[in-house]
Amino acid sequence: MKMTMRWYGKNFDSIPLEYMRQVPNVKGIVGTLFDVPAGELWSKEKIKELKDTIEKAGLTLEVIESVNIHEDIKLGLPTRDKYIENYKQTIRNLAEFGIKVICYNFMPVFDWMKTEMAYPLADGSTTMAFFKKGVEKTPEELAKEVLEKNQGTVLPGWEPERLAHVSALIKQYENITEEKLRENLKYFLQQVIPVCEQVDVKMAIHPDDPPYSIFGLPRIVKNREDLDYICKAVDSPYNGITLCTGSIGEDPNNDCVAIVAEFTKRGRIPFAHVRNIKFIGNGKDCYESAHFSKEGSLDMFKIMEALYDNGFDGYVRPDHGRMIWGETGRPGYGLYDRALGAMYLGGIWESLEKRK
Ligand SMILES: [Mn+2]
Repeated sequence: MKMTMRWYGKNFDSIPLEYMRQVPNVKGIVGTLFDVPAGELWSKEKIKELKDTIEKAGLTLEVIESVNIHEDIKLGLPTRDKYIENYKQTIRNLAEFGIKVICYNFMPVFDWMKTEMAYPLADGSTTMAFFKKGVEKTPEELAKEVLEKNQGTVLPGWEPERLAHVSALIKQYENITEEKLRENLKYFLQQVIPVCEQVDVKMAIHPDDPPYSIFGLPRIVKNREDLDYICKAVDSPYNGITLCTGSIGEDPNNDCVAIVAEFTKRGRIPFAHVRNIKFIGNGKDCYESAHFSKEGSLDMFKIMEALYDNGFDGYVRPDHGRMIWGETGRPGYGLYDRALGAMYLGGIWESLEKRK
C-alpha cells in the first residue's frame, strides 16, 4: 500500500509540497495539470515540469487525478474520435514519465456534487455535505450557490465558464440513456486500454458522486453491478477502478466492504480513496466525517482489511478532510485533517501487517 496525497499544482494549491512530505508515510503525490481543459493533449514539457517540481520536494508522482474525459466522448458525438486520440497520446506521454495510474470519471456535466461546502460539525470543524433537497433546485441555482459558498475558489469540475453553460450541457443528455452512456464508455475503453497495456499505465474509473441520478442525468458507476459491467466491458487488468469509499458508500444499499473485497481480489483496484461519511436524516443526506470509524457510518477497519486480505498493492489517498484548527482553503483539501486520515489508515495497515 502506497500512501499519497492529492496536490493541484503550484498555481492552484496553497499547501506546500514540503508540508505534505512531513506527513509520516506519505511518499507520493497524486498530481494533475489542472489548467489543461478536458480533451486537450498533455504535453511532455508540462508533465516533466510537474514531475520535477514534485521530485524536488522529495516526493514521487505515479498517479494522476484526473485526465478528464471530454463531454463529446461521454455524449458519443462524431467529434469524440479526435479527443480519444489526444487521450491516447496523453497516456503515452504520461507513461514516459513513470506514471502508473490514471484516475478519471464518466459523470455527465458534474464531476461530483455536494450541496454544502462548509457544513458545521459539533466539534467546531466544517466539512462538505450532500443534502437531497439541494438538488431539488435548478442546477443553475445550485451551481451559483455552491460557488458563492466557496468564496470564488475554483473547484474541479465546477469551473465558472463551464457552469455558465450548465443547462445547455444538461439538455444535450436528454436522449442519452444509461444504456447509451455505457456504450460510449465501452467505446472509449476499447480504444484506450490497448494503449495502456502497451505502456503499462492503469486506467481507474472513479465512482459517481453521489452514486445515483441527479437532475435526470444518467449515471453508470453507481454500484457493484455497474463496476462488474465496466470490468467485463474490456476484460483487462489495465481497466481498473478508483475505489472511492465515500462515493460508493453514499448509497446505503451498497456494501462497501464487500465491493472492496471483490474487486481487489479480481485485481481491479490500483487506486483507492478511503474516507468516511456520516448519514444523517433521511438516509441519503450525509456529511464527510473524520476518518475514524466511530465518527462516521463506514467501518474503516473492515475496508482496510478487505484491501489487505485480498492482496491490495496499489495507491491510497485519504481523499478529503474536514477543515480543522482554523485552516482555510479548498473545501476537502486542507492539510491537517487529510494528514490525520493518512496516519489513521496507515496505522490500521501496520496493525494488519503485524498481526498476521
Ligand atoms: Mn473520491
